[in-house]
Amino acid sequence: MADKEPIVTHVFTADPSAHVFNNKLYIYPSHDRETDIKDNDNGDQYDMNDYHVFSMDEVGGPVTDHGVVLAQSDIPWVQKQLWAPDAAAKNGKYYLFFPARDQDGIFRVGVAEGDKPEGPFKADPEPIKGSFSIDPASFVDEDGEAYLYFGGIWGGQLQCWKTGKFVREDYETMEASEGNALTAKVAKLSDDMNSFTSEVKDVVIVDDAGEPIKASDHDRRFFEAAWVHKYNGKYYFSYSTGDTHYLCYAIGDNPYGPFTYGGRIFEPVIGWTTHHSIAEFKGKWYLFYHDSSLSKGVNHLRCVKIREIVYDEQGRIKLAEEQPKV
Ligand code: FUB
Repeated sequence: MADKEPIVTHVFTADPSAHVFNNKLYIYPSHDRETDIKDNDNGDQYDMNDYHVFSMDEVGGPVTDHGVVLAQSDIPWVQKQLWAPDAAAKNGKYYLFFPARDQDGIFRVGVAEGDKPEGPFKADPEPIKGSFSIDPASFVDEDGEAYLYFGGIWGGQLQCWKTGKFVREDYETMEASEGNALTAKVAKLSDDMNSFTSEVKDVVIVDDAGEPIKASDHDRRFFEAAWVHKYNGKYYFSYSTGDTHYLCYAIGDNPYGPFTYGGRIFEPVIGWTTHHSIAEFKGKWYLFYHDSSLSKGVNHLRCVKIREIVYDEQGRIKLAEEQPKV
């Protein structure tokens, strides 16, 4: 299978969240930047401080860089590390959701509002109340209800929230090796998209027998990079397995799950992280992902790429040029 070219080469981009607004494809990625910080499990080397938005009329066509749409210096609560964002549209407004460390070094999720999909966006002065950890992914259902999924372990601190309160010392455990895996989180969003209107719930992934995926099952357990899309009336929850570097998916009947493990979408890429989104554009479905090929393997200098995906008769996902992997 031939490797794909990066869609942007003049800046480093990662964690692409793709959406179609007004018949145009928009990508909301992290904006990676060079740093001397050595790689560690805390992810300190991912020291990003602003966001760009990119758009295109066709997959494979010219890509427009809309420039800086939100900068760390304009977000009062943020100390550092603007990580993987996502965007949503509701009631004629556009919303950028983003994780960052607050002044106490705790990851929270913020929201910024704009009048156009390409921004600029103005951030709320405080993070979303009740939010924590990283990698927000918004999903607006056909009935107009909106949800925010989030969470990521190790550097994303999800292991510190097992009790519902932040326990800094639990960072050191990284993740338990026994029992059920840590789960991503989901909460319903308010109509103005800037607060939670439900409690934060667990996104449980189960195996074919209906048993929650175990913490020791590193090939299938959730690590980070949640994404939800709907296909043929089913809800697809997809995610990264982190240290085993797979992109996997699970299928459910409603936005809260449980989601039954469905298989792998993507094998490990060049670079440690793997993070994606899935969207339909002009009648075809695509996987948006990143690797570190543009920087020749530097983990924190990544580039966004696109591949077409298809579904088989059972609704299983595969790359357009491959067989499904279970
Ligand atoms: O880009 C920083 C972090 O790396 C993201 O939040 C994770 O999903 C991983 O891609």
